Amino acid sequence: MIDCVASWIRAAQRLVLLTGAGISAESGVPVFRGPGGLWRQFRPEDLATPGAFDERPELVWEWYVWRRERIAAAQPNQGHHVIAHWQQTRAAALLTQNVDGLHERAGGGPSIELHGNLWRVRCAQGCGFRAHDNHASAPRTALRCRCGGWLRPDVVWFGEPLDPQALDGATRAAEGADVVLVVGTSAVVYPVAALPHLARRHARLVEINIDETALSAAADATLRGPSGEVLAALERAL
Ligand code: BJW
Ligand code: ZN
Repeated sequence: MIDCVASWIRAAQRLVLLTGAGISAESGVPVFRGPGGLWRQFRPEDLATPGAFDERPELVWEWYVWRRERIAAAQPNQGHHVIAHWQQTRAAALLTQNVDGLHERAGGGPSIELHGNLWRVRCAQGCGFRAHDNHASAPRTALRCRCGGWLRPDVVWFGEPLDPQALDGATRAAEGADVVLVVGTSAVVYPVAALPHLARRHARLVEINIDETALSAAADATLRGPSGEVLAALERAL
């Protein structure tokens, strides 16, 4: 199967990768669902909704600071590096749901971050302030915007719309693709979960995941295994 998928990648004119939390698992960053997932330990509605932030901004920030510290200590793995290499050498387009910034650290260049980035903050009051913030442990006093409102992580929580430009760009990439590799996502969170189905009519759809997912039945090929290992094996087979 690896050789077959490698031949599709070799022939691809427009290669698209869609990644989820599983791509960062081998870097030691916890996924959301399944064994060891964040949602086994925390309730999404307590931490990843605008209502939760309105009610308990300090608790939500504590969770993000904890995650920032883990991510800051992590390194991109071979999966991130293979994708970065394909961005550079095969003009692959990268769409990611991840907010950890590990793809960027692997050096592939621009990607579409559909759920934002936890290394950016923005004003929760809506004054428009937005900034990069690389400090793993942000001091509490730094969490206020200059307008007096709270600063929040610049990520997309449940019930919030995705950035329309990001979603348009991702939709166009999916519609124009001839090969789409969907890597390390449970494919249950919409609207991103719909993107592979947009590509399915005209593109080869390949899933790389350690487990079966909501997308598996629709995929033309499924490569079961840790994404770092599978992507490295694909690169060797090219
Ligand atoms: C490996 C591996 C290894 C492990 N190698 N693989 C009912 C029906 C349909 C939709 C809805 C509904 N009720 C509500 C909705 C909408 C909702 C939604 O989809 N909910 C579903 C869960 C039911 N969606 C939204 O709310 C979105 N917004 C929206 O719809 O807006 C509409 C709107 C329009 C106009 C005005 C207002 C609103 C927003 C969704 C935001 C998601 N946010 C989060 C948090 C981001 C910030 C943060 O990180 O803190 O995004 S939730 C979380 O899930 C995160 C992820 O990006 C996202 C997807 O998770 P992902 O990446 O797939 O991870 P996992 O853990 O689920 O899966 C990991 C996979 O890796 C597994 O398959 C493993 O097997 C695999 N794996 N190790 C390879 N080594
Ligand atoms: Zn503000």
